[in-house]
Amino acid sequence: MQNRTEQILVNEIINEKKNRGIPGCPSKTKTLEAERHPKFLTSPNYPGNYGVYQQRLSCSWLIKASSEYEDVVIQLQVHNSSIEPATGCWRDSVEIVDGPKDFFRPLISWCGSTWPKATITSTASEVLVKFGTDFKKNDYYGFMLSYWVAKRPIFIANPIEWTTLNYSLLSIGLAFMFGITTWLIGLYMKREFIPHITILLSELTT
Ligand SMILES: [Ca+2]
Repeated sequence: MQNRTEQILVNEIINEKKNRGIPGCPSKTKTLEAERHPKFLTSPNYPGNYGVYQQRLSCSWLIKASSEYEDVVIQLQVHNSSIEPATGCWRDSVEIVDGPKDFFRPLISWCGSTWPKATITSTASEVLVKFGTDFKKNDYYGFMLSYWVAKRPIFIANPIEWTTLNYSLLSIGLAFMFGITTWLIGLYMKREFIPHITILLSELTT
């Protein structure tokens, strides 16, 4: 049985070994510049198995719009993917984060033999792509995706839809306003005009 110090040493060796010298798996986030034309990103050793390195992988890439582009978003398309399946993808997974750091909102994550088919769009000009595996069952070929910059979509507020309900509400509103106005005019006439008219009429008849 290992004592605590030995266990700590073993853990340190494992951590040091993690990702060391693995081509295509940057352990420190690697920045990739996105441009108008699509560029490709694959998991390490793609299309060969990512298990060839026989160790746990933790790779991350920051995809960032090239500085020449303003007011753009990043779009990604996954072309192929084969990742060890697991409930909740807790063993091996690919995750795309909607910003430059881990704590930003995840856009999507997946594992298994399926992958997102729709184009993925960020809200700003940076996304973080993370690929992580455990030690076991890494005889899968990983993923291939492409990324590029796209003009930020302009959001236009939805114009009012003139549905039957809207027309009904408008009619009720107008009828209510008409009723109130008539009532107020009536009150005004009773208090102000009617006595004057009565006096005028009595003067005329005498
Ligand atoms: Ca695995």
